[in-house]
Parts: sequence; structure tokens; C-alpha cells
Amino acid sequence: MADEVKLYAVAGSPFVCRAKIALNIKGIKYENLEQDLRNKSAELIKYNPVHKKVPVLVHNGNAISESLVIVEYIDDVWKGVPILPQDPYEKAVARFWAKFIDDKCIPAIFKAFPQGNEQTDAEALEQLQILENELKVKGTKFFGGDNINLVDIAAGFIAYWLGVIQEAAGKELVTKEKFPKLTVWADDFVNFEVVKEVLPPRENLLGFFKKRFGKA
Ligand SMILES: N[C@@H](CCC(=O)N[C@@H](CS)C(=O)NCC(=O)O)C(=O)O
Repeated sequence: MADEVKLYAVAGSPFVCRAKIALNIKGIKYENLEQDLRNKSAELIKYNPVHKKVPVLVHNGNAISESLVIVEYIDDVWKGVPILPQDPYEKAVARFWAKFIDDKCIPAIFKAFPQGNEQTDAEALEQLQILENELKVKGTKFFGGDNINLVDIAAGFIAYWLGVIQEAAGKELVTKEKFPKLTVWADDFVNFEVVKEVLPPRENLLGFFKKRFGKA
């Protein structure tokens, strides 16, 4: 019997996008179930009763929540192009950076926008500098080497959404001058075929954030 794969999603979410990239890497066909987060469906609440958030992947009736867990699940279930390193140490290192991005980087960026202050800006810049340094030390195109891996997928928010947020807020924290490696990486990431195919249109995101920041 063919696999039944459903993704509970919203179009502009960087977390949903992580799951979409992973599914695209593996070439998995799935049903995209767009959700209204202001009026959550009974199904979403049933499948993710703890957080009631998207993305939720439902594979043959089994629900998996949390985007990074979903990406790892997809990598475990479907062979083909790997998303996590095979070597246990390299795998642990990739999980470390993905967790750093979720626990430190993204929250710091959210605090710095739309306005923020000296302290929030300094905190966001400090976390981003750590990623900049990691790319410099690695000396590779992606965190994953020649190909994207879990870390690149986790950092997709920084590659794509952050630029949109900066434009919507009229505040530029990340510049080419301050973050040369991250800037080149971001460009390579958003133009990587399996990523490009699933990114939400920039105009839609910009409109969404302008409205949210009261700048529409
Ligand atoms: N840690 C979660 C975050 C997911 C998340 O924040 N999803 C947002 C959409 S971008 C959501 O569903 N929000 C609904 C809510 O907060 O009630 C993950 O990685 O999947």
C-alpha cells in the first residue's frame, strides 16, 4: 500500500518550510492541508494537542510534531539523499547547531524586531556572529558541506525570512559587510533547487510582516 502523507501547514511559516524542504529532498508526494491558525481545526488540535501548532506531519495515521523532529523523521523513514550525517559524532554536531538556531538565534532575532533596542540588537548580532564564525571555520558552501543538511534547513529562517523582516521593519541588522559568510550562504541556500521550489513568495511574506509591524 502506498504511504499516506499529510502536512498540516500554513504557507508563510519558516517552520512548515523546514518540513517541505525535507519532503522535497526525498521526493515525497504529500497532501498539504492549509490551516487557519485563528480558528484551529479539530484535526490540528487532535494531532498536536500539546502545542497546537503547525507543522504536523501525519504519516499513515501517525502524527509527528515539531519541525526539526519532523525533518529527522523524514530522513529516517525515506532513504535517498541524506539530511543528517551518518557518522554519530557529525550527527550530534548537526543536532547541536540546529538546537542552537532554535533556542538562541531565532528568539534573539524576534526580540530585535520590529523595533528592539541596543541590548536586543547586540544579543541578536552576537548569536548571528556565532553562525558566521561557524561557516568561516567550516569553509564549506553550506553547513552541510556541498549539500544542505539539518543545520541549513533549521537556519532557513535566517536565510530568507530575516531579510523580509528587515525590509518590513525598515531596520537592517544583518549586512553584507558585517556578515559576509552568512550573506553568501543565505543566497546559495535560497537558490538551492529543493529549497527554492518550496519557499513562499517573498511579496506575500513582506505584506504579512508589514501589516504585523503596522507598516502596511
Ligand atoms: N517549535 C515549533 C514552532 C512552530 C510554530 O511556531 N508554528 C506557528 C506557525 S509559524 C504556529 O503554529 N503558531 C500557532 C500558535 O502559536 O498558536 C516547530 O519547530 O515546529
